[in-house]
Amino acid sequence: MTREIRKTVCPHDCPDTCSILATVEDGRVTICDGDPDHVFTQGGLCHKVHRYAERIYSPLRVLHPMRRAGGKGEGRFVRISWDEALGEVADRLQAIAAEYGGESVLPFSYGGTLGLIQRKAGHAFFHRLGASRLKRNICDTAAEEAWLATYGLNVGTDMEGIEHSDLVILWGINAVHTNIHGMHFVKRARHNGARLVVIDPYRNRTARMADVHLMPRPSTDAALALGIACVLIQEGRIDRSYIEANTFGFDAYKREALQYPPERAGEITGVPPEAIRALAREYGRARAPFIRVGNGLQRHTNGGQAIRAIICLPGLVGAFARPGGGALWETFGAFPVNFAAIEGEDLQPHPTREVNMVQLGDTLLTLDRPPVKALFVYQANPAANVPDQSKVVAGLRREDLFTVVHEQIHTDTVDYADIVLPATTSFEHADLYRSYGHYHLQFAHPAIPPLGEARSNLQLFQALAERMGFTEPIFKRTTEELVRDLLAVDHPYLAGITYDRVVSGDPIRVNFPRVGDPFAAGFGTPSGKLEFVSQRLADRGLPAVPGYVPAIEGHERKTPEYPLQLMTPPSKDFLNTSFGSVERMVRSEGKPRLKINPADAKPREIAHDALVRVSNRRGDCLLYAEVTEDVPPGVLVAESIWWTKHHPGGKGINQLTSQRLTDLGECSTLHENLVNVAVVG
Ligand SMILES: Nc1nc2c(c(=O)[nH]1)N[C@H]1C(S)=C(S)[C@@H](COP(=O)(O)OP(=O)(O)OC[C@H]3O[C@@H](n4cnc5c(=O)[nH]c(N)nc54)[C@H](O)[C@@H]3O)O[C@H]1N2
Ligand SMILES: Nc1nc2c(c(=O)[nH]1)N[C@H]1C(S)=C(S)[C@@H](COP(=O)(O)OP(=O)(O)OC[C@H]3O[C@@H](n4cnc5c(=O)[nH]c(N)nc54)[C@H](O)[C@@H]3O)O[C@H]1N2
Ligand code: SF4
Ligand SMILES: [Mo]
Repeated sequence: MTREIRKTVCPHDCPDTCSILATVEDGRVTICDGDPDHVFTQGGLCHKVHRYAERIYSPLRVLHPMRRAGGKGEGRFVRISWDEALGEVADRLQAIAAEYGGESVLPFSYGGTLGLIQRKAGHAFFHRLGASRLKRNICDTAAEEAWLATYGLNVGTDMEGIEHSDLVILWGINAVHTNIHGMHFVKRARHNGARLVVIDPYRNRTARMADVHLMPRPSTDAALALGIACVLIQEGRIDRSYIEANTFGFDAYKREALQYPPERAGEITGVPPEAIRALAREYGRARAPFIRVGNGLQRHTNGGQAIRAIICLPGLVGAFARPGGGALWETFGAFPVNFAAIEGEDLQPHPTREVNMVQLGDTLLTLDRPPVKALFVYQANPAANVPDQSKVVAGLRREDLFTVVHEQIHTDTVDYADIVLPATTSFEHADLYRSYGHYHLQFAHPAIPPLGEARSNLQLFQALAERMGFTEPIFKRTTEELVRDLLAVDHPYLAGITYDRVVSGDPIRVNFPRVGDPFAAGFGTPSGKLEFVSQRLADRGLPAVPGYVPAIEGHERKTPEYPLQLMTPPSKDFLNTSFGSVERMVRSEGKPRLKINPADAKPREIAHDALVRVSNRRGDCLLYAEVTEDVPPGVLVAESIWWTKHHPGGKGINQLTSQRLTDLGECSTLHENLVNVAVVG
């Protein structure tokens, strides 16, 4: 028996980007451990990935190409060869593009792997075809626009340095589920005496650990942040010299904030005014307050400005200038790799139209001139993950839509494919990974050969390009050449990070301060300062100063028909839908659950574990009730994302979510849903 340890990287859409030591016995992965030499991974993995072999060798793995044999959605297929599959896909795409124009083809991909090469592998192909371009906006683009408008660079305080902070605020992030390794640093800070504040509408696992848990109503965080700012300003707990030297537009922001004294902020948010005042004082007194902003709170129609309001707070007290203090949302701005070199945008015949992935439902059902006639899905599971699911499914059922799905696993989306193509897992291909929660990048060599006939995204699109007669050199680049292209940039963060270094497979830190001001060289905004007032936003007709406006499906808009606010944040044992194929994870989660307060359950005669139907104008979904005080009255939580076929009734949680977009960044609004609920039967 051979037994080797191979170093690889977790490919999943998780800020931790762990370095993995995989045990490979006789060519098979057996167990995965965390790399003790990676300062963020610290020798541990989450329990999803610790036994990743269950996912790699899942009975639901797609191992060879297949053609649809039953009706759309039935999931019945017959095996075909790669040669037949590539021939058929190339012929159909060519015929559809010839008849309706290239834009009738829509690529649909998201975060199955965050590896830079595989993630971008289809871009050049679809550009060359003149396909519609996908706006990959489902996750975090509201926060991105807010962060860029305020700070100008997608970087923030390094969590590795927050042991120096004396006040840690986790705002709209269930880090115990979604940033497990980040919590090590939170614990270290607490060990050094820091207090932990969690701001979240429900008592999630992270909130249970907090010294203070504030529970704003969903979609009201801007009012809370402005209430805190109001107290800081009124009580003079601000750093005037920092404001003078490093910020822009204080007076206008002050005018806005003063409209939200704690009484008013309390009325909007449901947080007691004394609690707002107390947090403001604690924040103003702290030596180095740190705010970790999550992705949850942006997913509201007013979410972009809510993030803006929150991330102005460090500007008031000069938190970035104090070691361990400041704020963090994502870190990807610290990896300014040369995507342009590998995306082949110049291959487009003309600038093609863009389609927002959040609006896939309407796109498939109503977009015209040309209609979408071919959908090419890879590393994404839209049948389960995309809002307004009844429309998405109706679109996927269209007999005249040619759907290709390149997948590792037989997902809900695979059921709707005309052609299914087998994809490698990250253990079977090479890639370069950058984190969005820390400041390391890492290259992974394949740990095992591909299973069955699986091919990587890069192999697939290169083979298809050849079939279609695309002869440009970009379609022949090797992984090594592509990585070299990515790293060929002249930027201080990446100075000295060469192909020869990354190919070692060891984690490499970019040149970014671990402790100390991430914006020491200035903010990336037009003024070079932290912008309370953003002229850039104003130029686009958007509010220049962050304010509060009620959300479209916020608590102010409740009706007797739809009196409850539903949020659908991630569960502990799934990663989006990527672990729905793993028995152990499904068992550990139990059932698709709806958390409901006794005050809402009682009048509806909902008992614990009852099967309930949650519904609104968009659709309905069956779940099992969990009657609990962890959610306040008026708020429901369904931790997600279960496969639709694992819900009783076969409809998923995204039946209830909408295609509406955020105020900034055209992101999804997955946590803003007015609904009602009733016992089934
Ligand atoms: N275990 C696990 N880990 C994951 C994922 C997973 O599915 N499972 N998904 C990964 C992905 S793709 C992402 S983007 C991240 C997301 O992870 P997070 O950044 O944690 O963001 P969300 O999960 O959307 O929501 C986090 C919290 O925001 C809260 N929230 C929602 N609306 C509001 C609001 O209006 N105000 C406030 N204050 N809080 C609000 C929710 O109640 C929830 O507790 O996690 C990644 N990690
Ligand atoms: N209601 C609700 N909906 C949500 C969310 C929520 O919180 N609530 N979260 C949203 C968020 S934040 C996100 S990021 C999206 C995530 O949406 P997706 O990016 O669709 O996430 P996954 O469910 O992980 O699906 C990824 C798929 O890619 C496949 N895959 C992995 N690697 C590869 C590869 O190398 N090649 C190919 N071809 N396939 C691969 C996996 O097997 C998996 O089925 O979902 C969103 N949807
Ligand atoms: S899912 Fe996140 S925590 Fe788990 S191994 Fe991957 S990067 Fe680490
Ligand atoms: Mo995400």
